[in-house]
Amino acid sequence: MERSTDRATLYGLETAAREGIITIWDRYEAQLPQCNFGLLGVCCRMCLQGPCRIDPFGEGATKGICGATADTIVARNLARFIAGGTAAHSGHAKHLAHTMLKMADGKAPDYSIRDEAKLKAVAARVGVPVDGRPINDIARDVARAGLLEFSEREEPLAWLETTVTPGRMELFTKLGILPMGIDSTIAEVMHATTYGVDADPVNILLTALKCSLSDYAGMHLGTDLSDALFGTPTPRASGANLGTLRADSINVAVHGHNPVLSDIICEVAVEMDGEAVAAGAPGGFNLVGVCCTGMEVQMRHGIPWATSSLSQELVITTGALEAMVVDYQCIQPSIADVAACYHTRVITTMSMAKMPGATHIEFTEEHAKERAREILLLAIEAYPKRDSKRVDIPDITSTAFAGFSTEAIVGALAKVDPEDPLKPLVDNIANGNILGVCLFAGCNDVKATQDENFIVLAKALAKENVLLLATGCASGAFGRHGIFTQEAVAEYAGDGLKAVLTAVGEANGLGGPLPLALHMGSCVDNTRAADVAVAVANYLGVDLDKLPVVATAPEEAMEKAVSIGTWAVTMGLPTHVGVVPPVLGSAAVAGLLTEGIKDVTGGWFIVEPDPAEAAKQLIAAIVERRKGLNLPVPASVAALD
Ligand code: NFS
Ligand code: SF4
Repeated sequence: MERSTDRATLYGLETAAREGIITIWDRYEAQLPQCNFGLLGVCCRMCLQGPCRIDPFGEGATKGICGATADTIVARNLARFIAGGTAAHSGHAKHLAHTMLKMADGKAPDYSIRDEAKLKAVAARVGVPVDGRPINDIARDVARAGLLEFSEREEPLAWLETTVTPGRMELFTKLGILPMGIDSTIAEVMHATTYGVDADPVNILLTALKCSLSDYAGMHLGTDLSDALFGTPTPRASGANLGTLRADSINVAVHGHNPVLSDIICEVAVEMDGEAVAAGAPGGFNLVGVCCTGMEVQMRHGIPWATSSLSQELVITTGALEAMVVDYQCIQPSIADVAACYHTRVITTMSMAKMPGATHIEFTEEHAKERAREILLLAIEAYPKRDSKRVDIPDITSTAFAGFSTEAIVGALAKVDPEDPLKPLVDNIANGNILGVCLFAGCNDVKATQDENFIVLAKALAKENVLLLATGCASGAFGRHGIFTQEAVAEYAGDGLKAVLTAVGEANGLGGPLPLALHMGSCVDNTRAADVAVAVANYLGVDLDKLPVVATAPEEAMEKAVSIGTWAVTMGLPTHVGVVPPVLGSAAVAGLLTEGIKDVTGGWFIVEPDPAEAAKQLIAAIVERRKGLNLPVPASVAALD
């Protein structure tokens, strides 16, 4: 199997091989063959009498020591995966709520509300009084309302209830999966899946769906608070890929997820640029983003994005990186080993995420700029130790348009129809110029050729006039393969999609179309896409499970991607995954997720590693939805069946 379709990654891998550096791909190969019990999800380690494993062929053990079946074990393992993803996303959101609270109380002087309109809109939505109040008072109450989402309450989560369709709320109530607290739902999954509690796979899956709704609410909260604190993104051009590192600059990568750190680093790097020049780097500081925090600063500041989670080690093997500053999530512990072979400093910043071999500078909101300054001084200090003979930056960069928040998309549509912004979108879906909408999300996974599934799928769907939205590592793949450009529209879009993107782009003074796909932000920002779908559903007066909207995580890897995929299905969307999740050890669970659930939420999982085949299935799902709404199906698409 090829390791990547990205030229810069392949270049970096050659450098790594020459330098004798072990990467994630080498470690993956060293793990092969991986344990089939684990791959099938039939290994249980939930008590000390185990580990137990079930023989999927029915020849060895058919039950664990306690009597748990493969169905129970697979369902329990999946539920805990989803709880892990939910804890990560909502922990990120909780962190933002604390930041906002400290800011409102005057304890975090380096933060402010940069988007008052967004804060007020969120406040009004969740029932915090707005009129005539000082902005910090509103912020304090919104932050407190956010924190209240975590513990157990008597009413449903505000960040769920006020952001989905009325039909979904009715359905969640009917199914008994309405979460009453984010942390309490995570705890509920842990309780239900511990020794001797829930053995009914269907019931376990329902608890897991409930948890995924907490994940959704937590993510929505995270995006709302980030926008209020750091600004709601607006469209802007930036660069993508490893070629955005500069030999003449002090290169600092911000890596991880939360803009609480990276946004301040951006600000302080500008203030300290003269010091970087004085240290001998004519280009001053050059900040680049890695993973989702890279997306946060790309969306808001146009900071170039260097690479995604999978290829993070290769930022260091350019030999030109002075510091990799990390917060949490998707950070490989191996980066400290790779950095040890260079002059690069790895700097951890969060008390919950330390790493042997790294320097820890605790980042506190009370002293944000001061800490950012200390961090950047370490980068300046590292710069003279750079070995110029080992600098090997691939000269590979693409242009990437980013910044398409929900507000930005609605704003762009309003240039076409100021009275009724959603009308141009809905009309074009109705007339078939846009066949449907697909959200691309999730990771790169070492088990898939990097970016291949993303790009094959995107081209196949664009050709059939599917509007493409992207977040997280999907945005990474699209960015480095030139999908976020106007040129890609000419090359890959079907005629209907091309016409719509061009009309909207020209109405917005772009002198051409919008980019082929709309970069909506980091992984936590996936609810921005849900907001667009909910707005369209409410506009049409139908529920989400009727819309020709689908989602895909074609190279998913992390627990977070599984929890997102699960809420997408719970919201009623057909959702593709390209890496087979560990559920095949239970035909019952696999069947529920790919078929049975359709009758419950209207959504379902499509598990298909071949991207060309996955494209067909996603288009078929869109066509089925169009027929359900009595919308025309173009003959060319009908012929694909
Ligand atoms: Ni989301 Fe995937 Fe990580 Fe971001 Fe990338 S690996 S689960 S996309 S960086 S969180
Ligand atoms: Fe084995 Fe049951 Fe313990 Fe799991 S919970 S390890 S199946 S005895």
